[in-house]
Amino acid sequence: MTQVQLQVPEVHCGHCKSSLEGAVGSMGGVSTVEVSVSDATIDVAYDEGAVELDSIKATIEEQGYAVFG
Ligand SMILES: [Cu+2]
Repeated sequence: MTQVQLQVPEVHCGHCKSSLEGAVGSMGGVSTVEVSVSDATIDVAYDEGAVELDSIKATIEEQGYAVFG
């Protein structure tokens, strides 16, 4: 299992949090996802053999948020 923290500076409310957690959390290979609105970060635990980090980042961007890190 790989754990990563990414910066999502445009996240600002509970709606952002639930949108991102829902989208990333439903991806195959992702086991846990936690968005911090106060820190504007997303923590993702995923199986590197099942999903690539670039795919996770693409899903975040598809929800309308820039992602860094
Ligand atoms: Cu929001």
